[in-house]
Amino acid sequence: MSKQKIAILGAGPSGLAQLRAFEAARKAGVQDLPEIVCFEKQSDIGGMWNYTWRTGLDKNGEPVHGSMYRYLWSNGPKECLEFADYSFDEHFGRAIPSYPPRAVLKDYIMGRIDKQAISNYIRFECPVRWVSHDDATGKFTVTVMNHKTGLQESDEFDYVVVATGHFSTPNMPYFEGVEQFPGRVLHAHDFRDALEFKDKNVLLVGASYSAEDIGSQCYKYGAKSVTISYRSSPLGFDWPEGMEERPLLAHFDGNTGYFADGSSKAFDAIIMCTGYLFHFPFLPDALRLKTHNCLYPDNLYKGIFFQNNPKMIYLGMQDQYFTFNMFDAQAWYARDVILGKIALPDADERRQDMDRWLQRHEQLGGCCDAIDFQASYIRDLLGPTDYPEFKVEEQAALLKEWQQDKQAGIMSFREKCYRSTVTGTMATRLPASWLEIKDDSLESFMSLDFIENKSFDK
Ligand code: FAD
Ligand code: NA7
Repeated sequence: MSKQKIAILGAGPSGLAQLRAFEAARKAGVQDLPEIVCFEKQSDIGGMWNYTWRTGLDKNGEPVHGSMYRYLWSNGPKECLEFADYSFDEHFGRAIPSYPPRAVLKDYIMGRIDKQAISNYIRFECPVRWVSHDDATGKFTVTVMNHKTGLQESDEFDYVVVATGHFSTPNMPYFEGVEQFPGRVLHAHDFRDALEFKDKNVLLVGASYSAEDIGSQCYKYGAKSVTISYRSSPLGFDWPEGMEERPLLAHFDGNTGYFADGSSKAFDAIIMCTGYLFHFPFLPDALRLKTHNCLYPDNLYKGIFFQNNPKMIYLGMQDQYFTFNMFDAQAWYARDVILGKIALPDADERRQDMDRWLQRHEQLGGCCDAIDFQASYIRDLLGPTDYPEFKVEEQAALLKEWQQDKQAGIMSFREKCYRSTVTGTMATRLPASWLEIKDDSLESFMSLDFIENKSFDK
């Protein structure tokens, strides 16, 4: 019998988790592993964590994937995304603070994947153009554009793992009069450097993570004022002077924005922090996940296997409290299904299981409920696999503390420290406040004199 073949689409944290899961099996002596090819649009691993100065199109004319910006720091405690099989201690050899900047987390993600595995499996600058499925043979055909050769290539696979992320294609609403606005109008996806907005009056539309963080960045780097306009409910933090929230924008007249409460204000720039679309231009209807950003997208059994065709696997498609270790839990589960260690139930049973989760999802109250929901989702995945234990419920408790810390101080929560549930190591403290530390490079961060935090016992 010929070897099974698997295509992994994307080499961000989710795609890398899938590669790592198979590598772990290989190192554990599992024989007859499938052949794996990972197709990545960018020229390096790391997905969203790979900062790019580019906006619009990349050097190959492909849509730029990156939505991250300069000075971005982790927006949640690193202790809640720690890999259970590769700790922060193992990577950095010392304790570090709980909220590292982007470059530090990227270094951690990349450190887990050995260089040999990267060259063995990943084909860079190969955006996936199309995936089709032949019901007669049961095989998928994946077509990619290989920008290194300038040629399109197609190959057949038994499984396709979609790990292309869902925070890359802007959801860009229209507001009357915006076409006459005299300043910059951009989406969070194209935001790169808060210094551009120094001394400016900035309007952010949207009231979730992007608005909260880009607003804080603009304040930190000297914007004159930051106004956040919400559709459903305000973020509700105790904002510093110069930052405020207003209800939904109604329309513009010149550079003046008018809001639902009748108030108005003049602005120099507008940043739409209005979220992202699930966009899979390489998938036909029959294989395409259709959802919005939520904790339990429908039609994914275990949040992974597409109901129409469970050999179509999706990783990381949920809204995320947990990130890297949740992707691992999914990848280990998917690996064991592919290896035949876990049997998938029939379509009816899968439907019933999804319906049970969806029912619970519908009843979620506030964010504590949502955190517990995602924790039990991960717990459910961990049971049957050999992914190392990582105390999901303790991490959920840390995520709830994180929520409270943000309420207590939206500009200072990143100065808090947590204990790793993987190694027991207490995070060190930053030597200065987050607002004071302006250089976010790996070198600068790692040369800071972190303060030991033995007495600070959470
Ligand atoms: P991605 O990281 O998006 O990776 C997807 C990969 O697929 C990319 O490499 C992309 O190039 C590739 N790809 C896309 N289309 C194709 C194609 N057609 N063909 C081939 N390859 C393709 N998470 C946290 O834990 N902490 C944070 O502080 C945090 N901050 C964030 C800030 C921002 C601004 C954003 C947008 C996200 C943030 N996240 C954060 C969430 C972040 O998305 C996840 O941490 C993680 O990157 C998701 O991993 P992924 O592999 O699923 O997707
Ligand atoms: P999210 O979390 O999906 O939030 C999108 C926000 O945009 C949310 O507050 C929406 O309001 C708002 N939105 C969407 N459409 C509109 C319109 N038409 N008008 C006004 N407001 C709108 O996306 P984020 O970019 O904040 O975060 C995504 C990831 O990036 C996250 O994981 C972070 O770590 C970084 P709603 O509340 O639905 O009324």
